[in-house]
Amino acid sequence: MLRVLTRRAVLTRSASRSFATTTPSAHTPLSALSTTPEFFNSVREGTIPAFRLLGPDGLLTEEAAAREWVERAKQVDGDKLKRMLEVMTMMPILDQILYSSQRQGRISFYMTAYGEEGTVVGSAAAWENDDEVFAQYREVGVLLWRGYPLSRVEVLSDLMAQVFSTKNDKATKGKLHWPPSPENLSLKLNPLGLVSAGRQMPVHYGSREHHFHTISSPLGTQLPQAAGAAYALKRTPGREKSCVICYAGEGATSEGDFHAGLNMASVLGGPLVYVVRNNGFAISTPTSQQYAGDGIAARGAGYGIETVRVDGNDPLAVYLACKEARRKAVETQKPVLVEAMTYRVGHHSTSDDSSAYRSLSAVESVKKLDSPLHRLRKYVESLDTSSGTGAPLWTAEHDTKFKETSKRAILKEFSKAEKDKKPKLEFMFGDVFAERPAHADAEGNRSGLERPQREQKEELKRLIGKWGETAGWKKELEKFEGGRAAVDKW
Ligand SMILES: Cc1ncc(C[n+]2csc(CCOP(=O)(O)OP(=O)(O)O)c2C)c(N)n1
Ligand SMILES: [Mg+2]
Repeated sequence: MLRVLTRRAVLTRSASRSFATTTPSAHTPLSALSTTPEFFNSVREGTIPAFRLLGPDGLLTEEAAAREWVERAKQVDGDKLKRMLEVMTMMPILDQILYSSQRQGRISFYMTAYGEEGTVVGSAAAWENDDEVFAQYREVGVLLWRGYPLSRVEVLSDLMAQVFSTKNDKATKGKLHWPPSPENLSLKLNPLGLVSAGRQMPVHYGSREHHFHTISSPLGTQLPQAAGAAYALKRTPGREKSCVICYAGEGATSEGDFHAGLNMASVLGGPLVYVVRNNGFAISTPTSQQYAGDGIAARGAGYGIETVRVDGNDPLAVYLACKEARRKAVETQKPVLVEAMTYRVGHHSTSDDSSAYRSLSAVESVKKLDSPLHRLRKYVESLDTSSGTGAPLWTAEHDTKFKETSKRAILKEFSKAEKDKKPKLEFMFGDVFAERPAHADAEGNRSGLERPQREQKEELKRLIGKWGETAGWKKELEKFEGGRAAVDKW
């Protein structure tokens, strides 16, 4: 028998549920009612604007509507802008040295951040030094920013130890087994934190000291991890003013982890800024094949997340937008999403040749017409020093000198790391499981390794026994601490 519910009955039923209703609706308590089916699509509604203050010529916009933000821009400390410019100037120098060293076979792999200096450094400058950063891989500028000034060589030497996989890659200072015992984790044994022990591909940086969580290769894993970290911060006394920062490329936002992360973050809350670098490509996939909606910003709103789109090649706008995003995230203990529109000027990595899928002339014209470095440099050149002498904050001579000093500092650390030994080959086989599986011991395994690792170790020993004296192998084995002799003792 059909039972017809009167509106009154429906209301009574819905009111008996415990959630709050904004309108007297029967089925969708949080929604207004409509008598026509209203389809909508953000693509049809028009694009979400990108916040920009500095044009490609480095001049501040004169639009009257921008007055409040132009005023805020003028309040930004000149020394901070100079420091941003220095780090941005340093990035392509570092990239050029490491990129060409990979081409010469001196390191195994590399990824540059050409063209994205404004997005990376503009945002880095907006965070506090103890904000927890979960990066994707193109954000080395955050570490350079945190290692500032240039005279502090620790960051450069850490970066080089990582790309060359040397024994100085921080984790080698810890003990082999994970999870570390409290004694292993103690600051005495391991002052810089356990990271990758020379066992990761170049560019997978991590630094406990700089609150920079180790990069991982599988795309998107950092997005839900950041949501969890933000939830943890929210519940950690003493960290009320800290924030989690999570970077991702627009390609990574097609991973399920992006959606899981954003939904978790919006529901659970916690201070978190997601920064999506929309650089036009995910390796060879252009954005036109990556998504059909209005970029990534459109999705933030879908998850109920405060969102802003910014011109990622305007370092000043990125800085101000990120600062505001961070303020909101900490104040409301909720996530905020920033989509930075930029362009990947370099190849995806040393494993990629982008001329196969995009025209080099398009890249050249972006380089010429829309350089974030040029924009900020022109702007900083137009400012006076705070000392009031009327001297410009940055000049052509300054620029040349800074570039020379940076190159020298980078090359010095590069040469040192290239000569440093890599960790003992044996280190390759430990620390594989977070918790040792029961079967490892049950097998009567006396080597301290689980079976697959033990077998791999035995196989390596066999191969080294067979080929170790050939020229190529011999030279390679000398790079590891203890060399061939250490392997013979296994
Ligand atoms: C789960 C997963 N799938 C595929 C890859 C291979 N991969 C590495 S980087 C990349 C493109 C990522 O593009 P985007 O997120 O836009 O970052 P960008 O390189 O442009 O900075 C792909 C497909 C991977 N590392 N992990
Ligand atoms: Mg991309």
